[in-house]
Amino acid sequence: MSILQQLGKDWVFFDGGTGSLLQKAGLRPGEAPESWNLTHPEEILRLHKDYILAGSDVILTNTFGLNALRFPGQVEVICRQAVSLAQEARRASGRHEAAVALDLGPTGRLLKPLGDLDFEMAVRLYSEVVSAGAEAGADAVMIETMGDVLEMKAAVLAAKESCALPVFVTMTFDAGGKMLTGGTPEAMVAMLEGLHVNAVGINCSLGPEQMLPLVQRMAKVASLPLIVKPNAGLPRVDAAGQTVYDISPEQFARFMGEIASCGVHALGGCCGTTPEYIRRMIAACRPLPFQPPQAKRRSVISSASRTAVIGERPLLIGERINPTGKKRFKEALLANDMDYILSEGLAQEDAGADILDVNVGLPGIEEASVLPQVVLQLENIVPLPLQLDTADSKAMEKALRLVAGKPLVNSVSGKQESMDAVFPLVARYGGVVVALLLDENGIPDTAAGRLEIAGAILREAAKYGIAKEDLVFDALAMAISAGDQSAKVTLETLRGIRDQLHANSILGVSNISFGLPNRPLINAAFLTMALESGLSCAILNPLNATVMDHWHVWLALSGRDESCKGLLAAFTGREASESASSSDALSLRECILRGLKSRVQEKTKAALAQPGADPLVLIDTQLIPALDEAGRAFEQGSLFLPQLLLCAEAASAAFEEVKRSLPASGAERGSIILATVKGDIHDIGKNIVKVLLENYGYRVLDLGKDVPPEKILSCALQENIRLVGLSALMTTTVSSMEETIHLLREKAPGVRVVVGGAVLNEDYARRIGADFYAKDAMAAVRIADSVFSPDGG
Ligand code: B1M
Repeated sequence: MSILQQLGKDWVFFDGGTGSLLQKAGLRPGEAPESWNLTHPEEILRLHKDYILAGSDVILTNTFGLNALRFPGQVEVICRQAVSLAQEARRASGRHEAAVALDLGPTGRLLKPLGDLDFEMAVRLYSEVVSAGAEAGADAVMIETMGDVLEMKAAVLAAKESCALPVFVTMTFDAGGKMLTGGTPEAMVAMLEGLHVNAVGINCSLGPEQMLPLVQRMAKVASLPLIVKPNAGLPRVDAAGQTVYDISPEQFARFMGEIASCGVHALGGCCGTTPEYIRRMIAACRPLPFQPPQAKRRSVISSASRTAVIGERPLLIGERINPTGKKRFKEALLANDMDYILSEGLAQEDAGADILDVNVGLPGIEEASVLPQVVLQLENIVPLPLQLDTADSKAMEKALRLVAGKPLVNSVSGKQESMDAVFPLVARYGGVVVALLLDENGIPDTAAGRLEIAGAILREAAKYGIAKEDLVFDALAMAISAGDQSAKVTLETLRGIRDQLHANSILGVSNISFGLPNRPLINAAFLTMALESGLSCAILNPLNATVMDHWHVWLALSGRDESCKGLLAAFTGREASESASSSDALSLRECILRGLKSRVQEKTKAALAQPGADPLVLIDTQLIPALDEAGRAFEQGSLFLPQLLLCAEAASAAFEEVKRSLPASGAERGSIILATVKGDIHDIGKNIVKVLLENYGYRVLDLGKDVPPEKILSCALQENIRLVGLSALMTTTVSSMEETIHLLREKAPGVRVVVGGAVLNEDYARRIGADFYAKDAMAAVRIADSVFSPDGG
């Protein structure tokens, strides 16, 4: 049995860290480790050999950061050399059974809509490396240190589409169990198992001790083998300014023993670990009893940050992102009014939806381009798993590729043509598919007929490796106005799905009342009957009070609502949720917090148009508090980078409106440079300072954000500048500010420097050598006034 076949059957050990070892061997700061495959092959060879001799069964090629963005035109040659060095090390060490895994890390760029890298472009970047690595003879692909769910998915698709090698994926979480863009261990396992990778796990960022609870969470839900590769503890900077890690090889081995005993199948190390750590880890863990992975057989769907397990309790699917019968939604779709669509998502979340249906089918709309766009935007703002609802298989495939989770796929039917189109997509990308109980002969009018179709669908799905857990049967609710037995047949079918097939069911509840008066009441009564007949997922309007009342009451009466908490929260929170049901009812602050950019623009305009409105008061009382709140939530881990970015964009849109509302000043009173310092991309505060300075008659040379000291100096010299304004928002970038001030002092001694940013204060500003500290934009104006006053400040 090869090492890779052994994975999940017996212990497999990976290698450890690379970066710190190469630094010791002379890798300079800023130098790319991957270039050493060509320039220092003997060092790379030695590193691999040391790990194999320490007992590693799998060694990773030195290709972590290799891609065409960083190494244009060189990917193939570096990759070939990297694989060949690992193979040579294996030969030389005599451990012929050891495997060489092609290592893939993050691209270094954020994917759209957070960043500028297109999803399919990311797939192409990874594919190039995978093709070269597979051709060179790698035995597996290892995707690791993934912090962004979408980027990870791009890498997995690339690996699966460019080679037939086993694919392993390990992700990086913070101590609270969140990836950089909000992914959680449970949600990631759901998505990756849907994508049929061969093993999942965690690496980097944390030491084994901090990783343990996250490993336990993953082990609880994963059916695949688990790989765990922690750092050598947590990093700190030593007296010599070097990053060091805080646990010894002995401590590492002890903690890894604990990790090994909680359902893990492969172990290795990440940053700070060395062959010695790996040697001791293997000695401690190999003798431990091995528990093979257990199939969990869960019917689960996910977004990046949440999972919804079908069958554990009834789930509510919000139906409002669907143009059918909704004039306002149709208009929004045709006008590409994304904020309206997003606010429908938020309102349904507030009202208690577990899943959001997303349907954008409308004449005049090209679903294949609009559905993926809506999915991308929606999942940035609403944390719920999605139901992709389209009959267009091209649109379905595009959305399935980039949805950041394992979605509900709506739908397949018993028609052969439908199964031929949909099952291959579900098999490739993962998902729980909604199976409509109809076929070429239409909808049977008996429950037995519908259940027969369910059986046929199950058999066909099995041919694609799609298990019963990944199907949810739609018993089909037909209008009782057109057939007086139709509700009865649907309810019988639901019971059959539960009692005979032991499977999960779904229903578009509202169809039942079509053509009748008082639809909400009919829907609500039918919902109660359907739930009683075993309905697992109800597609309905969560903003309808009558329907929701019945939903909550049924949950409470059926013993699914501990101490009636849900019922009480729903009934007493009704007012709040009704007022939140429309983005028009949200305050400016709330719209910023939810990242609703065009609503923010409208509300800012309206606020500024009020008699006596003061733009500066608006900044201080609405915009800055909203950003502060976002910052706090970010720090506490309840808001993630994608949402923080959306808040920032929404706030910037408000500041643009404020800027437009301020009267321009005529005379020019002096030129000032403004810049956010190197390493810092926060520019909202700096932009406010700019608006105000311009408003007070100064010419501002805005050098932007992440500006190197040299650029600021050369502009100051060229433009003969008297005042430079620097902004920094992070503790880590105050040193860049200090560096810039020193350079200006040295090379442009006549220049005065004012600094600002939430991380500074008067005392700190003085310590880093600034002339002035401005606590806000108005203070910056007063300082400029003093510097440019006839007596020169
Ligand atoms: Co981030 N961020 N962020 N962020 N972000 C902070 C600063 C943070 C405090 C949040 C937190 O964790 N609580 C934290 C820093 C922690 C620290 O250093 N101790 C943080 C972090 C960690 C990060 C990242 C590292 C997150 C990550 O990737 N893991 C990353 C950093 C990237 C980088 O810079 N290399 C990051 C990214 C981002 C976004 C891109 C998402 C976005 C910035 C978008 C943009 O600016 N275009 C963002 C945002 C929005 C924030 C918070 C929430 C808000 C900042 C802001 O705009 N405030 C912030 C938390 C917070 O401050 N509450 C946070 C409103 C603005 C008007 O205030 O800039 O202070 P401020 O400006 C004021 C005054 O300070 C003064 O006047 C302005 C008006 O009154 N002022 C000057 C500012 N500059 C001046 C210059 C002057 C005079 C006055 O003279 C020249």
